[in-house]
Amino acid sequence: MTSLLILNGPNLNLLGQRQPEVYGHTTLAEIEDTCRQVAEDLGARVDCVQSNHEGVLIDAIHAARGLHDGIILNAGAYTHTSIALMDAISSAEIPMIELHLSNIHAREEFRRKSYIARVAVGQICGFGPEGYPLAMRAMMVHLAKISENQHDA
Ligand code: CA2
Repeated sequence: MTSLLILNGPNLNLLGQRQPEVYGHTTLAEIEDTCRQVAEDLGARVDCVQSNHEGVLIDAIHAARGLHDGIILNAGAYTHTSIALMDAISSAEIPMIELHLSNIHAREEFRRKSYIARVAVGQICGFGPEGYPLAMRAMMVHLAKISENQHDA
């Protein structure tokens, strides 16, 4: 069974509790419940992890090797700063979709730079919590394509 890791970075544990005008009213627990429901609909497994610590996120990416087929990563502000997270993704060799609740390209200039975009299959941003199910479905399509190509080769 296809297994997905939903990995959320710093401050995303505060979703729905602070600054609802920026990040909305939905909590991370609600987003994770939706992801579990969507996984069931897709016939996939899902694990959800959130951490405020860069090293913990890196450890989770390392541990995903052999366990998960795809990663949905909202790296929060580490998106714009972390070469270490980018290196972890490329060393894990697991397809990753970069996800953001907000449209990072329509915000401050510093949010337009993403280190992890270089190693992402693609990026989904600006759709709020709906982005998670979109990313999960996009990952399933991507993984199916990879497996088709492997069978054809
Ligand atoms: O739009 C996104 O998903 C971001 O990854 C969110 C990050 C931000 O640094 C990125 O540029 C874009 C920030 C997450 C902070 O989440 C909070 C939630 C509630 C209250 C305060 C912060």
